[in-house]
Amino acid sequence: MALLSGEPFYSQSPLTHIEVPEGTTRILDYAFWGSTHLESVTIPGSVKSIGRFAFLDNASLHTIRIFAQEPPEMPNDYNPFLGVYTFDIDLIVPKAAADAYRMTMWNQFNILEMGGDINGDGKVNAADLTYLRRYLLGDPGNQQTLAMDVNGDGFINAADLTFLRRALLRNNAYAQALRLE
Ligand SMILES: [Ca+2]
Ligand SMILES: [Ca+2]
Repeated sequence: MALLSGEPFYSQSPLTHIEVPEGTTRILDYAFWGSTHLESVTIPGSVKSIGRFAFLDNASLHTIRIFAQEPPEMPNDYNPFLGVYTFDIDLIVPKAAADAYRMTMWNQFNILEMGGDINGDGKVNAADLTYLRRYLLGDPGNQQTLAMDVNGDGFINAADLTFLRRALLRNNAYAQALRLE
């Protein structure tokens, strides 16, 4: 990973997953150009804009997890996702921000919401963690709910438990995603 103008630059990276560091404010022009192996990318809440042709020809990309409450701006011309089948890509966004994403150019993606309120009481807290843990341990009293897919990847498993635990520990990115701060 090279640095350009203080922001990370991943062009032609051989990695399949990239986690853009918290604090990054802009995905640079051509940032991921030629990263043909890239399958998933995580974008932190600090990102405000996506550069020109940033994801040009990222044909393997299938999941973008984004923690920004405000949908990052995209240029109208110089489509950042040129050559990418965006309707096939899961865009996992904070639950509270999902409608905002649907009203922008991000609506060209398959938008999924991060979950969290597993027992449906309107709050995300330790009770939800307990409920999810029991469900994963096979407790028949704890029924499956959609919100158990805390990280919004389509599966309910230990990764969701980890995600929720980190959010409750006020790990910024995770807590923001579930609107706990
Ligand atoms: Ca709850
Ligand atoms: Ca999940």
